[in-house]
Amino acid sequence: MVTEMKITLIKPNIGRRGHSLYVDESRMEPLQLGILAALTPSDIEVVMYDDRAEVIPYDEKTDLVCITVETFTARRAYEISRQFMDMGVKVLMGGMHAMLLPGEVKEHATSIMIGDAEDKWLEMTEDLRNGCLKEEYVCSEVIVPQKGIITRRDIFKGKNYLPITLLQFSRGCRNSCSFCASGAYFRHHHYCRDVSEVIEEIKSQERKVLFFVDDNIVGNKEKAKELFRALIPLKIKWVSQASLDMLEDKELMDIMVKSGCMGLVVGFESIMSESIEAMKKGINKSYADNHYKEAIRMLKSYGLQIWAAFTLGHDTDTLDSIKETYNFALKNKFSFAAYNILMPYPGTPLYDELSREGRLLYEKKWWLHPDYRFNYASFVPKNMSAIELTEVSFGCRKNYNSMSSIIYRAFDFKTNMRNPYKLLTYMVYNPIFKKEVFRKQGMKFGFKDGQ
Ligand code: B12
Ligand code: SF4
Repeated sequence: MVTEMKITLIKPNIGRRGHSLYVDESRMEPLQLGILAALTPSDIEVVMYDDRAEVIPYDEKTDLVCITVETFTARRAYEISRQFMDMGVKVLMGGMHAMLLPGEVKEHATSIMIGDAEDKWLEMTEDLRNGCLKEEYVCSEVIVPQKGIITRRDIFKGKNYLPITLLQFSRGCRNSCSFCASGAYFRHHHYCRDVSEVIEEIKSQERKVLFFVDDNIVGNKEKAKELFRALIPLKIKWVSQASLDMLEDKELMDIMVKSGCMGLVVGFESIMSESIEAMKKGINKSYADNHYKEAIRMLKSYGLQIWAAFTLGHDTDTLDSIKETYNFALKNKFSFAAYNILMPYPGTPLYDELSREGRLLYEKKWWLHPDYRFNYASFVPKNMSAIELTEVSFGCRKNYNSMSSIIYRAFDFKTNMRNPYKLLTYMVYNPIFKKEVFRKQGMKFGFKDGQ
């Protein structure tokens, strides 16, 4: 007799503010869950619940609950798994945090999967069918991600995600920035999908605006060119993340723009050359040496709308240098800017160094500590207090996203006002980010008090 099986996929929220349940209004599709759904044999039913938007139906019958865990959602993920496990439901956990800290995650799950699921997902579903789920699945390196797998997007329907399709061309990055969790997860490797499969995936869905959530879409310049050439006939618009060394290859930049690239997240991190050196972001060094003047001139000449990402709180940073960083971004009228506090993610060289130096706050595991709040500094900086770092970073985010700043930055005829579509993108997304600055700041991790 064949028994029907069901798998429930869950994307946890970060937490909540005050007494209200926080709903992430600008949420995007959880791509990893679409991939897990696609990997699942077709005779197994798959449902997905997104804790950022809906209440999880704990009493709904299921054979296995699968939770994706990032460091900042770990506390909430453990609350959800506890509730299921107390009812006798099996829970499998995977994702970035499960790879970086398997020992901790194991304590909160029936089973864990370490690494990219493509390698072991089928074996796991067979074990589930046969009633012999293992406690741990260790996946080997996935050299070609998503081979033969097109993300299942039907599970995203009706969940009100932003109208932009998330997908990947590549995973990982060869650079070794000391604070980067992706660097630790992928061990400084970069893996590309087959271009033909990426094109097939784009054609399998209807949207014309795409977000390649690659860590670094130009991590392999020749393969990136192959992708961009294949994108040109599709007449799509896309955004992604990329490192500044792309500017050294004019052909790459030309076809990138021709293929519909609207903008990129670029990790400037710091305007100070000595910080760039200390964080081991060698690819930025020559650009930082002349205050990114040449890099910004080139980015603007291509009309790219830049989301400039900064990390604040390096040992070389002072309150004044952070204010200078703020002024630098404003002066250059970046379409968007992220002023992230430097976060010691477990598994990174930064975490190990701060731990050795005894500078980690919140008993080292800030992501589980009941007093920790989203966007708070979790270590003792060198040239300011942790509270000062939290406040100055919040100030940067608040001011950069203020109405006067949004209006001031709009007047860049090379980027934000280059054409009506770019202006529309600018005017739609800036207010969304403005709202998020206040909604997330100081948010508690998890929904429950104490653990
Ligand atoms: C796109 C993205 C975003 C988007 C949101 C995407 C979304 N759907 O909501 C935006 C830009 C909004 C964003 C925001 C943030 N992000 Co982000 N983001 C990413 C990025 C670039 C891609 C994520 C993704 O879709 N990956 C593709 C999927 C397929 O990969 P995957 O999740 O690893 O899944 C594979 C395996 O891990 C495994 N797996 C995953 N889940 C599960 C579950 C089970 C059960 C199993 C068995 C296996 C499994 O199998 C999958 C398939 O192979 C990652 C970098 C990265 N490489 O992942 C950073 C990343 C996840 N983000 C990060 C951070 C820090 C943030 C922010 C906190 C930044 C900030 N300060 O505000 C915010 C918080 C988000 C929030 N919830 O509010 C860090 C997390 C570090 C960590 N240790 O957790 C990352 C890793 C970036 C980095 N370089 O450090 N982010
Ligand atoms: S370049 Fe970006 S993705 Fe690559 S290691 Fe540095 S921070 Fe991480």
